[in-house]
Formats: sequence, structure tokens, C-alpha cells
Amino acid sequence: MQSSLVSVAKALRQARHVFVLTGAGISAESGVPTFRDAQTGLWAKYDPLQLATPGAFERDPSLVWKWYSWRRELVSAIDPNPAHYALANLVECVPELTLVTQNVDGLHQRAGSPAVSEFHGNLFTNICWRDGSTQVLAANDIEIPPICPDCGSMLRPGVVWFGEAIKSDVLDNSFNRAAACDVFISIGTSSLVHPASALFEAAIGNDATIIEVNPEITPMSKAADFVLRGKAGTILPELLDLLAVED
Ligand code: BV8
Repeated sequence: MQSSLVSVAKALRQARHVFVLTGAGISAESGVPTFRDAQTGLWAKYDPLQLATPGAFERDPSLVWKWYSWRRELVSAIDPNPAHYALANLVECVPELTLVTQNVDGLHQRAGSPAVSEFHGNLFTNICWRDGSTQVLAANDIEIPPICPDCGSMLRPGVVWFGEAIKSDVLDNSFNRAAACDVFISIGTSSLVHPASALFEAAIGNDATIIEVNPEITPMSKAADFVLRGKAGTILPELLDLLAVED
């Protein structure tokens, strides 16, 4: 067991408000490819960064819609992993927990986390391309992409694409909570995507203890008080076991 795991458990026991930021790495052990992983099958030749943009959807709405349909099918067929369940249990171990995820897969909610802020939206929601209103997909709609029942425009996935702004309430709430926390844990993110990658700086501004869980070094690593080098699916259950022992 990493010595810092014991130190991290001690920091969590003393914490008043824990802020957790997760990225694609926490879903990797469920079988969801991260944005850094090469894509598989017919999507192997596409770069996610090029597909997850309004421009890509404008140029080829059918291609982009099919990519998201493939991801929806992939995520629907897998389950949360021990890292998601450990975080769902963490809420019982600390006075206040804020969970913000960059992921759009909905796995935190399926693992039982009661309050999840989806910084980049959710794969399974549909919004109107014209006005961004949330829409329900008509069961008999076979158009690709489907048509907005309100205005006849195209529907698009309810995610934040590169070049699009984070919803202002989600952005403000996330930064306010990061600035108020006393322990900030970054799990499974390359810390490359802005503005999510700036959240830890707000926590540093509040002298929070900074913890990173990632098998690899990231731009955030040098700012971390504790770095737990390894997989979330191994580290987080061990951390919760330590907390349970003390309790
Ligand atoms: C905005 C939804 C402004 C879509 C996503 C140049 C410099 C700085 C910034 C920019 C720049 N050029 C452009 C920008 C801004 C841009 C950006 O940051 N680009 C990056 C690529 C440089 N950001 C934006 O465009 C954002 N908006 O800035 O708006 C604005 C303001 C006003 C008005 C208009 C505009 C919007 C960004 C949101 C993009 N949407 N998702 C979809 O999913 O299809 S982000 C998408 O990529 C994912 O959601 C995910 O969040 C992100 C990838 O990041 P990670 O989650 O970190 O995943 P990644 O694969 O990178 O890393 C995985 C990590 O896990 C690795 O570190 C790995 O080691 C680790 N790992 C692996 N296995 C495990 C593990 N860890 C633990 N356990 C394991 N088992």
C-alpha cells in the first residue's frame, strides 16, 4: 500500500468539505475508452477532439450523431467499476462532498452518487441544435440525426463540445465550491481540458490539500500535496477501506 494512502485517509478524516473532480480515467476500468486512448473499430480513424465540435456536427451531422450513438450503446452495455462505487460511499465518510465530473457517461449516478455535477453534459440527453432546449427523442424517429419535435431543427447530444461554453450555473457553482473546499481530489483526468483543468487552482487559493489519483503524471501533479500513482479502481476502494477502519 502506498504510504501516502494512509496520509490521504488522514486528510479525508480531518476534511470539512471534499471536492472531487473526475475525468475519463475513472471510467477506463469499466471499458469506456478515454479521450487519450485510440478509438476502436470504424471510429479508429477519427480524432475525438475533431468530432466533438459544433463545426463537425454542422459539416456532417449524420457522422457525428452516429459516433454518439455508438458511444451510447457502448456505455449502456457496461457497468460502473469499484472506483465509482467507492466515491458513492465517500459521501457517508465526509461532512460535505462536491462531485464534479468531466465525463458524460452517467456512471457516477448509476453507481449511486446522489449529487453529480456534469461539467460537460450527458451523453444520453438530446437538445435542439437551434435553441439548445432539452428534447425527448420520439420513439418512432428514425431520422439521423433526429428532428426537434418543437421546431423541426436537428437534435444533437446534450454535451458541451470543444469551443462551446460550460453552462454558466455549472461553471460558477463548480468554481465557487472548489474555492471553498479544504481537500481537492483529482481522479483520472489528464488535466488538459480547460476550464475544468483550472478548478484545482481555485482550491489552492483556499489552501486546500490537493490530491491526484492517476497512473500517469499530469500538469497538475507538481501542485499536488499527495499523488497516488495507480488505477482508480484499485486506489479508491483501498482508501475507503482505510476510512472505514478508522470509523
Ligand atoms: C471553452 C464532452 C470557451 C463531449 C468534452 C488551448 C489551450 C487551452 C485551452 C484551449 C486551447 N484551445 C482550445 C481550448 C479550450 C478547450 C480545451 O481545453 N481544449 C484542449 C483540448 C486544449 N476547451 C473548450 O473548448 C471548453 N470550452 O473553453 O469555452 C468559451 C467561452 C465562452 C463562449 C464560447 C466558448 C469545452 C471543453 C469541453 C469539451 N467536451 N466532453 C464528448 O464527450 O463528446 S471534454 C472531453 O475531453 C471529455 O469529456 C473529457 O473531459 C476530456 C478529456 O479529458 P480527461 O477526462 O482528462 O480524459 P483524458 O482521456 O484526457 O485523460 C484520461 C486520464 O485518465 C489520463 O491522465 C490517464 O492517465 C488517466 N487514467 C487512465 N486510466 C486510469 C486513469 N486514471 C485513473 N485510473 C485509471 N484506471
